[in-house]
Amino acid sequence: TRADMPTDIRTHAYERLTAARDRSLLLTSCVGEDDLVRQHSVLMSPLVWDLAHVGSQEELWLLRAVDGQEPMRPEIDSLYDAFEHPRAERPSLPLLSPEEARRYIATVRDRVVGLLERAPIEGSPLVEQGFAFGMIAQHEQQHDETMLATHQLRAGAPVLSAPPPAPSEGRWPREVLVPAGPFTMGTSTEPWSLDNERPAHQVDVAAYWIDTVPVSNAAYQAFVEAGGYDRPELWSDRGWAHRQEAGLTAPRFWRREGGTWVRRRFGHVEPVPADEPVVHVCWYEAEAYAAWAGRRLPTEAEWEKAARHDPRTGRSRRFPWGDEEPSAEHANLGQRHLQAAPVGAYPAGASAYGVRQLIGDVWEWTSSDFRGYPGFAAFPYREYSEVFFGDEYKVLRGGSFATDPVACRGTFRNWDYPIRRQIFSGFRTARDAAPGEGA
Ligand code: AVJ
Ligand code: FE
Repeated sequence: TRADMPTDIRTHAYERLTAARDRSLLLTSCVGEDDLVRQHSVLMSPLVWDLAHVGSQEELWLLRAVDGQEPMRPEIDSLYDAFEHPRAERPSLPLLSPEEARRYIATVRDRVVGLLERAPIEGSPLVEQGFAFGMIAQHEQQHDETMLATHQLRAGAPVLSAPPPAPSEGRWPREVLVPAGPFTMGTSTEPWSLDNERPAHQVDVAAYWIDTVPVSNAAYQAFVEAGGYDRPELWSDRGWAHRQEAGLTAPRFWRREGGTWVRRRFGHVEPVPADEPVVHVCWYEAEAYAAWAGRRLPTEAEWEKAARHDPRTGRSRRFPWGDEEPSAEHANLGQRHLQAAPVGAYPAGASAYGVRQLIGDVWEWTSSDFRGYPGFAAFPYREYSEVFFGDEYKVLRGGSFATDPVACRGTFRNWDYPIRRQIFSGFRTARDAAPGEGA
């Protein structure tokens, strides 16, 4: 047994699967049939597609792969294969109706609960420590975050509500110095880590400074008002071409109203909160902001070292605060709140270096392309990660307020195209240390 996995793997898996399902049902019961089958943006699936897709993946990996059962409805398999049908074409497929989708996923789940009692939890990598069950709970929660992003794109009156998150606390330095030296990146021991987080490997990192907190709306607004969107010298060639073509002038969901910036958030229109981390910016916007600030985005290794490395022990932690699972004191995760907390919140979640809010609030763009670590092996399917490796996708780290703890840890890697901003994406900045600093 391992300290970082509860002794009762089956109970833990059952609870994580149940929490994911509760959220999927919540996100699909608060709107009418019409809003479930409609496409709210060409970037997104109809909500009813996500709903049936999570059940389809659950059937595929748990009932078929782990248990060897026959397909329940072979005729629907291809409808819910993300690679066969890009998001834009999903609304025109003969999808299951909302009611059929609910019935299908409930039937799959009933069988999975039965399987959970008797399935092996050791003997092969797929079942070791309940991996397949954990992978499926994470998969459903990833789609729940995607469904929340679909809700954000939906026009019309608000249907979701949540209390505001924790306030900021105390004071913090603008940036912290992370001295030069190696650290352990990735993991070979985290039981439910996905293939792209593996294996653990040493990375030598030069000394750098990194922001203590994510970039705030106030800071980002200063960039907008300094004409940042009209100064090509701040943007990379590709970034500028995209800014021109897409007509970017501010973060997604912001607009000027009577001399102030307001934003739309899940159907509410409100003044842009100055202290909250900026969200719904693309990688190119983050890059331009950093150039304007005389800084740069952190590399993925710099982000992870700031988050996980403990200079006293020389080891990497599971989370910035240590090895314990996230609580409400550590981070804004799990859709408990429908917005990021102000910068400087959650001091109990700070890393060994004192960096705050690395986990939760907003996904953070890094400068790195999405690639496999040295020794990467695709598992259990190439289409989870490997087919996305290369220079087309940028890595995001740390999770957002919409990310469930089961799909978030210090090693977790997300990725997207550098033009995307419908995701809950923000960033923090970094800079090289001067010669002699932290050497
Ligand atoms: C890891 C968030 C990029 O949503 O495209 C869901 C997760 N993979 N189903 C995505 C995923 C397959 C993936 N991201
Ligand atoms: Fe999926």
